[in-house]
Amino acid sequence: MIDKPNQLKNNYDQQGYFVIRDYFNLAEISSLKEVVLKFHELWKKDNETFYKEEAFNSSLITGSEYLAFDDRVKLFNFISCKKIMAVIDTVIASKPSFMNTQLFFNPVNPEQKDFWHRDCQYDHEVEEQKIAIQETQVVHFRVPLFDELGMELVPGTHKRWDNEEEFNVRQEEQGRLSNESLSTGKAIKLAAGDLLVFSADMIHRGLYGMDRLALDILVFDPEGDFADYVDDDCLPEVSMLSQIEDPRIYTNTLDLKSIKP
Ligand SMILES: O=C(O)CCC(=O)C(=O)O
Repeated sequence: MIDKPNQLKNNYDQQGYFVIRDYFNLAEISSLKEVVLKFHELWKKDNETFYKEEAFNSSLITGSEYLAFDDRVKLFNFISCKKIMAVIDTVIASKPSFMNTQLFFNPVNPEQKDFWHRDCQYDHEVEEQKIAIQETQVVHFRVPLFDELGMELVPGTHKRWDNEEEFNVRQEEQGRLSNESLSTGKAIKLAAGDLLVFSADMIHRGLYGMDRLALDILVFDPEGDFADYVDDDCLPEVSMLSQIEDPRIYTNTLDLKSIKP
């Protein structure tokens, strides 16, 4: 299904990311687009002020708020289709578990600039972030629906701490701003049909511009204690499971949540 899975795994372990170009065909992307755009239009209407003033993403795309049963099943089947499971299984060897989805778009407000961060900085103080990057991390699987400028990543930072420039920019210390350029950053342009896999805790930023609308699928290794981050509503209902061809990533999360006290 995928060429050289060991090489992809090595790239991920060493660099914190890899891209598979032209992984999805036109039919797969247009069918995904149909469901995701339905969500996006309803979400924008329902969150008008937030969308116009500050938003650059939404989440819980698989939830029950904006999509009906059949569209949710369609989306669950895309997320856990053979092509994506082959990549997920390459990166997370044992019981990969579904966490959430996010949809990234361009902010309406032109003053909003793309900013460097590690996802863990929103949950942890600096000393805890140093520990978080040594532990199991959440993996993003980004599926761009249109050609876009893509992401800028700092290779290797899923495992190593920031240098001085990276830290000051990302944390906005010493008068630096999080949208300044980093000399260690690597821009990865993406086209509809590509799949970008990257660690949530590496230093990264989305690059605003073009028609960007990218679906990020977040998956975790159950070795990390992330089950509490999962909103029940973004998981399939029990009656949907029999309609999902390979529901492992969902049942793994459901198992983790039900064994919690
Ligand atoms: O695309 C973006 O705007 C940011 C992406 C990001 O931070 C993420 O996927 O964690």
